[in-house]
Amino acid sequence: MITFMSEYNNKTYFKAMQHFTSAANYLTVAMMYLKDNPLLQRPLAASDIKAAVSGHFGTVPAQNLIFTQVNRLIQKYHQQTLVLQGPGHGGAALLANAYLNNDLVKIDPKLDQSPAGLRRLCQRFAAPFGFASHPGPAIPGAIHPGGELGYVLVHGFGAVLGHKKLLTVCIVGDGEAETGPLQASWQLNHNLTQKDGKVLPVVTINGLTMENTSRLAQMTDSELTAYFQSLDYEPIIVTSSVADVALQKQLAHAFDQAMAYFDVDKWPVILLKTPKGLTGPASTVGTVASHQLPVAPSDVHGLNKWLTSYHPHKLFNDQGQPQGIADLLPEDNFHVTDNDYTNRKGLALKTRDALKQTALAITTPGASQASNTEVLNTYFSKLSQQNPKPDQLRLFSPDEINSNGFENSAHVMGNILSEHMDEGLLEGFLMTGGSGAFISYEGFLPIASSMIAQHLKWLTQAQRYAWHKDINALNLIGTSTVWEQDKNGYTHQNPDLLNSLAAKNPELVRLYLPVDVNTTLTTMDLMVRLHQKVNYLITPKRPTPQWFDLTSSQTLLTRGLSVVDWASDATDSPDLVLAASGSEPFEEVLAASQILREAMPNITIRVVLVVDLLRLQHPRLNPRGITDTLFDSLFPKDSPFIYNFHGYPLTLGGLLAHRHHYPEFVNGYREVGSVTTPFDLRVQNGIDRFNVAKEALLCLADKGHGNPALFNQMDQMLQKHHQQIVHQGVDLPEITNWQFKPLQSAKK
Ligand SMILES: Cc1ncc(C[n+]2csc(CCOP(=O)(O)OP(=O)(O)O)c2C)c(N)n1
Repeated sequence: MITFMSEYNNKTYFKAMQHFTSAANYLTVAMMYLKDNPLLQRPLAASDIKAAVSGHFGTVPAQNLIFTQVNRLIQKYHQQTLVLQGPGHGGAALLANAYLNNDLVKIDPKLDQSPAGLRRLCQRFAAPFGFASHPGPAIPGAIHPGGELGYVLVHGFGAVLGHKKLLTVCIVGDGEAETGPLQASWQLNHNLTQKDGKVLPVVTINGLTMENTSRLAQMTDSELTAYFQSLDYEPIIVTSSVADVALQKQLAHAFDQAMAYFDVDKWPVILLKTPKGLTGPASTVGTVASHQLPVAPSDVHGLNKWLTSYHPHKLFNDQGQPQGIADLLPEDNFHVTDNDYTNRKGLALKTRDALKQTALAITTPGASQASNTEVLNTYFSKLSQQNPKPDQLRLFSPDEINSNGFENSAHVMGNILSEHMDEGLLEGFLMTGGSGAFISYEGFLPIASSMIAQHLKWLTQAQRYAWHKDINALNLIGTSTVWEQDKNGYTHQNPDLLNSLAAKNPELVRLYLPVDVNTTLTTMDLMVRLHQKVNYLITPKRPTPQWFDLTSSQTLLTRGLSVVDWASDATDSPDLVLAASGSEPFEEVLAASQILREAMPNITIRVVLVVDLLRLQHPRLNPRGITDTLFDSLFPKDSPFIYNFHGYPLTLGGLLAHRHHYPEFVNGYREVGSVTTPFDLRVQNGIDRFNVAKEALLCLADKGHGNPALFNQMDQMLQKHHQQIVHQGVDLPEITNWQFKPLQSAKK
């Protein structure tokens, strides 16, 4: 048993730590190269080496040092700890430590500490359907995916929000430290409160990135100190060019110092300066040759020399059990690969009555106006009253909370002007059980698009493992939408996230385009209850007409898309179908239908509203997609149809693959923009009522219902509109004051 504080004089103890690190390093090399004979129980042969060798060694030795030290920290401070690995591809280090903790058997009984278990581990590393070479959901204890560099620290900060007892140790690569998101993450130390846990960044300054010298490695110790102090961190520098007992002792001291800084409310950062690929073949240490495979797989002799340099027979007995490390392993439930915070299930939010209490009473569709986001804010306030604990519900927004119609309160983090940070904090928060949303201008959400794509990859992989528990959905709210950016102008108009998410795994993505308060609330009430999803809700913040009562909103959301009774003629084969997704496109479709109806009372029109966009997909591509039968009954083959869409027409067109019937016209944002009036933005992109009516007339003319006079009238209205905005700078009063007249008699 180890008695801490006296341990600085205990050489045997630090020798054991060094032994532990060696065992982890040995396992890493074995995993990368070997398919058999992992304990070198007979002379290494070419046939023991994998046909396809892969992995990244360079980053691993420093990471294994850190894992060894974290075990000590956990034991000494009885500290629940997660390790997040940023640099390069350190998956082997986490796997090696999971093996040493004997936690792999908990996910696969065959991955036990035996020659067969170790052989299996080696065979499954960096192999098809096996463990990736970077951390991911397949490895117990991982909450941060390696791969795309830059997000480790923000995930580490997000994970401790509301978890006072948790420490995240975030391993930051000196190359990774050059990325924008990582640079932005340093500032997060100013955003945590007494209710949150601790974050300890450990920067591995091994000098090299993949091909170059890192910027941090070019700085002197005093420059490094000044740099990190300017960020409000207390830097603790540990330097060594050899992996020895003295380095273990130095590092142990550094971790103790870090914990002491936390005690006085300061933020420590450990800067670990060791050569890349330390303990690899001498000629490769500290060179880019160590980044992936320091020894060629064909070099059996060289590999044997390297493997035996770790003295595997002292590290493992013949049964594959690690030797001499038992005292260094934290107690059960405190392992970095199995503790209170690993593999957490998303906490269920209490949502009782919040929807009912917030919904608006609607009697006549379109008769009243309200801001969807302002009422959504009230809904979130009710949720936060029912879920007041700091680990339950959080909203993140980049300095736009008020601008987007929300209000600051305890559950809102709205002062970090970085979309990367907001998305990353939410992701980290979800990984330790939380729930919430990231609210942003629609046009700037695509900044975080790649992070969202990585999160989807995590979810896709996680669902392959039955042992993985479900986390709460990553909820995105896009507002100040493309159609509201008439005053900020062209730079703020970008519906690209809708486009990129429409291309992702449809089983994990939901794209929602509610059109008023009640459809927005109903959608949000569903989103906060979903797991293992990325939900994207787009809704305007400006007051807009209110269409649906609560009951019809719920029916609409359940179906995902529906004929709008109060705007449609009761017939199975209308002369024209006008479909819409999105608040403004829907309003324009309704206005167009009214123009057509008033001028041509004998024409039958159907209006279809799609709020759950991916339901349009064919079931061959998306199990939630509506059947061909339903699609064909909503959009009959003999009825021409026009689709007015919130985003790019290309996005909508792609969703209709394999359908029998394609719209005659698809309107949407066509990248035509400027500072203008709200209605003119619609006109410029062709989603306005006059252009839609013209398209409808072209369709109807093909069916023998031509009306050239109305067509000309639409052109005149477009001209009148143009003159008005040029001379007055505001929209025509008949546009601003327009109100829909619902059909009284329609029954479907
Ligand atoms: C965003 C991103 N850009 C580029 C890469 C390609 N890449 C993989 S590892 C690496 C070097 C990483 O250097 P560092 O963070 O110092 O890690 P280490 O030296 O420990 O491998 C690069 C550029 C990547 N994975 N992610």
